[in-house]
Amino acid sequence: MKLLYQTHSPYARKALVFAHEAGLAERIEVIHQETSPLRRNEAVFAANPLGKVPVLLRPGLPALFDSDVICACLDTLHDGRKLIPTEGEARWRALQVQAVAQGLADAGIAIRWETRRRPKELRYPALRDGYVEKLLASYDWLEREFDPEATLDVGQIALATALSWLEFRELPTFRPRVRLTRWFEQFSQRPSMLATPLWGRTHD
Ligand SMILES: N[C@@H](CCC(=O)N[C@@H](CS)C(=O)NCC(=O)O)C(=O)O
Repeated sequence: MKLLYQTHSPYARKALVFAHEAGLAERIEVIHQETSPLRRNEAVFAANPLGKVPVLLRPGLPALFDSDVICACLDTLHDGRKLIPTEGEARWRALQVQAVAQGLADAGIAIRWETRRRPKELRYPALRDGYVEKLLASYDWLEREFDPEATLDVGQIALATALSWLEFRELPTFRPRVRLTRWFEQFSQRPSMLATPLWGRTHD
């Protein structure tokens, strides 16, 4: 399999960390791609009409895109404990945390558009502030609701990769939340995280 990847994408890193945790990393060739809505990448568009990474290319099968879908597929390809719980409250908890993590990354990207990526004269500070509010409210929700003792699942993988990216991009910090920060620091030491460092800049 091939993974269309980006070394500075929280979503791509999520898929790759998931592959490491599922014991599948050896079966995946990682191919870096730069993407931006301002800079069409033909190789990515050929596999994903949204022009985004990550994309999983499977031999003889249709390409899969969106990190949620890729993780769900990868979870069917290994014999270990499922990282997306199949039933009970554990399933909803993992998927809920994954959804919040996706929202964190989405909000972070939106803030970057309003602070750096859009030309100055087109920026809209009220929109930036609205997305900052979503980030801070989500951090508070995680500090209250997230269970740092739970066994490894897709929610944790999505959360760690989103938080690491928010920090990498110097977006408003989660660090005053003590429980969340302690969990994040521990999770960041996992071999799957150490094997997938964030680096590089966005090319618009
Ligand atoms: N919901 C998607 C989001 C993917 C995404 O936004 N990827 C960014 C890289 S961080 C991208 O390729 N953006 C290019 C664009 O928006 O055109 C996922 O979870 O995979």
